[in-house]
Amino acid sequence: MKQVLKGGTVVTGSGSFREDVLIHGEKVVAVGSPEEIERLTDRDTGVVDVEGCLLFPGFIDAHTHFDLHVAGTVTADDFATGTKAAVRGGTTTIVDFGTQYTGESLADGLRNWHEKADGKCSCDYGFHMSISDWNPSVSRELDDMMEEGITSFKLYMTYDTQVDDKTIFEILRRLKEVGGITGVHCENSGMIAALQAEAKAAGKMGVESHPATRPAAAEAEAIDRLLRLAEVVDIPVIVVHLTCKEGYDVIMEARKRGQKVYAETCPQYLLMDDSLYSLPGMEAAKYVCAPPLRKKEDSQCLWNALADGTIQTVSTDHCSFTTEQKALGKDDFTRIPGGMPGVETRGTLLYTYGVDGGRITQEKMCQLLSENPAKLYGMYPVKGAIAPGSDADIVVLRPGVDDVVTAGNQVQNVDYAPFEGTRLTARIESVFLRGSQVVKDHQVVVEKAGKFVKRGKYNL
Ligand code: DUC
Ligand code: ZN
Repeated sequence: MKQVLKGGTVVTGSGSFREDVLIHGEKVVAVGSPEEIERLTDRDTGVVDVEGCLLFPGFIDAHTHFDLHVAGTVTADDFATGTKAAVRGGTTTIVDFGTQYTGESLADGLRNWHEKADGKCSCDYGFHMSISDWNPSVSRELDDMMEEGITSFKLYMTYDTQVDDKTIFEILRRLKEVGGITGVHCENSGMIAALQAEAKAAGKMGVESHPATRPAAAEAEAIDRLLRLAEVVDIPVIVVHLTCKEGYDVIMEARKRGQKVYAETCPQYLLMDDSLYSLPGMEAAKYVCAPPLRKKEDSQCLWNALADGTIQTVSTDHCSFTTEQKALGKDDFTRIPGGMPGVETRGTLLYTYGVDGGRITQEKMCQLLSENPAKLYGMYPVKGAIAPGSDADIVVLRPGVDDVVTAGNQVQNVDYAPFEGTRLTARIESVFLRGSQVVKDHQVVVEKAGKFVKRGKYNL
């Protein structure tokens, strides 16, 4: 069946155009003036009025953790609730972190993640694989992963999934051979462990010890070490959830040396700061994530970097826990499950505080949320574009509204909203997932229509 999205403005990374979009089945077949599109339609073509709205290519969130076992519990959102929240917020593709647990092969980890996700997703989905148990047989599996469409990986420099420098080096060497890329969680685990032990010995068991024991220097040092390893191997890497100016400066230094480094940040690092850790009781625990929230100056640095293109993507690091789960750490800050929800509000927050706030253009927003992640994670131009031949993944965003974030009006499976009370000037009115209208009037009307995306090699 053919349908036309009529009367909207199509946003691309290089310009915005008052054009209509013709969809046939799952694909965009034409984008053009009303007259051009009219000529391609017939009396059976459906018409969707999107007058006054911006049409973005479906947003991609390349950093989610659904159905993940962490800190003795499991994330509040699984693939069913997480992807429903995602699509309501305009995200038509997520890339989640499949995880190899100790003793497992990558194939085991991948099978496990397919079992968690398949048949449950309301948006399209792919997986990175987190590598935590490296050995010659896992090394050989990287070829199979690439074949399976798992072309990006994740390494942790902290947590119990961490890998040491020699392992990082060996993995980078192999990724260079197979054409894969890795995102890395950069924090110096030794420094954090020592600071945590000191805080505990001093009886400082409250949430305020969380940021104090994970300083920006721990992040910057780990980024520097990673980039030196990548320099010798001569391979691009991705610094995920960059939070601070110190880390940013390290990335810029590496680029000056001629290295290719990609960087991602998240709305919480742009819009929140570490004063939230002084909130009373377990209220502060809602904002515990790693790396932690930083200073206002750090957020300013990140906004500038989005505007000038030195940070390429904004993802969420959606890793949600209820307030009851957060209370697991009421007597010991190291036991607070780290992470917060974000997948439902990323697009409207970035529009309100980025585009409407005068910090980035809507074209830049399109690059950060759609084009760049599609290219970096091997999905472009099937995803990340509204162009003939691309998947008809389209976000219909209405600007100029007066809305507010509230937990009572969210579908993610959490009893609080980190951005509770935050004003929004945009609403995700409709979402098309491969041509099917899955969100109407800001409500999810079709669930579980998501498919696994077999991704190609990075190309940004
Ligand atoms: N940081 C978090 O806060 N939670 C999950 C993983 C991560 O990197
Ligand atoms: Zn993460």
